[in-house]
Amino acid sequence: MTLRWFGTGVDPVTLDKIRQVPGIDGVITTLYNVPAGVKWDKDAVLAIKKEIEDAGLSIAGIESVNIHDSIKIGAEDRDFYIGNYIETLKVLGEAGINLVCYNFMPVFDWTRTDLAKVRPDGATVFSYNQKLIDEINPEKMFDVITKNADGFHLPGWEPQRMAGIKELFKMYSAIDEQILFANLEYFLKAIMPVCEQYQIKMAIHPDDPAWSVFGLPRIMTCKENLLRLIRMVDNPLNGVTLCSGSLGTNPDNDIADIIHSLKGRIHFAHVRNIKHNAPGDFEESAHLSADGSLDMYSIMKALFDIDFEGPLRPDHGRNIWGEVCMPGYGLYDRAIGLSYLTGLLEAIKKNKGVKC
Ligand code: DNO
Repeated sequence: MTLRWFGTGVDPVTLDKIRQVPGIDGVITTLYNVPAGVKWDKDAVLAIKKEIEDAGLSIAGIESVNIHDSIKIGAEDRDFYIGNYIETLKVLGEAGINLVCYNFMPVFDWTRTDLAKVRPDGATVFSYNQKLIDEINPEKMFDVITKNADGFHLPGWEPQRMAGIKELFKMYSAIDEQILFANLEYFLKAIMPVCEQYQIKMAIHPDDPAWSVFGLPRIMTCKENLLRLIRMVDNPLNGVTLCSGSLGTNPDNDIADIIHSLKGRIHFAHVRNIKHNAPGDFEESAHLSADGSLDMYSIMKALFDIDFEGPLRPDHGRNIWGEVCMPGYGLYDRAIGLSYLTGLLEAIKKNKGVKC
């Protein structure tokens, strides 16, 4: 069981508080201010590792080492950026870190239309409504996300990534799903040797929401495409971050079935619930099954049944109790979520006669 932590000076949640969450084993972190495409500095990696270990925790994995758009587009300079990615993996491998979460979403990472939808109990949550997306342009979207973020820079919406957004859209105009898949394959084949050298597991994050946004191609959206990913580079180190909330945006995705079909290739899990209001309209509920549309018991049970052994973390929390935090990443609701998931797991294990 892990929690995501963005680093001192970025994340208002501190390691000493995280350590007090019952059941916590480690944190998932990143060098938050390093832009995509830049090689990570060895000393910076060792420093964050030491800071986390000094706090009595460990680094369970990196989320994310972001992929430069030239790699996703297959631009002429992609080999340069792949070279930097390989160097970063070496730095991580040398530091004994062997799990990397990344995504292959063009331009935007996850997308929401409201970061603080008020629910009847006063909690605020992320929500998404396709109708709103259809009415605005991508630049406006960036403004909406930034203005709503309480002065925090959200992961995936870093200003430096968004600075050249018009340019980026132009560069993607010739890219369709097949080309994006081919560029992902090229990238993965290039990095597999270094992954093998250090036994680094690559865990691609599904696209969120699990469909095309602003006409950009999106490929990590469903079982068929996830299977295509693991088969096209059939190395056990090429795997997936099973994110129930992202895949769950599409009610046609049967999460437990997807988990079973990816046995052996899920290296990391994000487990959270969402509530569907109407087609293309959803909000992020509390973690428990009764509050949303996903069956969290069946998701945890499927992970147990496939012998999933990687780090698992609760995902976006609701904003509750007046916490001032990065939207989606407060301590309070994620700690509640973690406790709930730990409880489900204990029940699942004991039911199977496993001691815990
Ligand atoms: C959102 C996160 C994503 C995720 C990246 C992985 O809160 O789930 O930003 O970290 O897509 O690269």
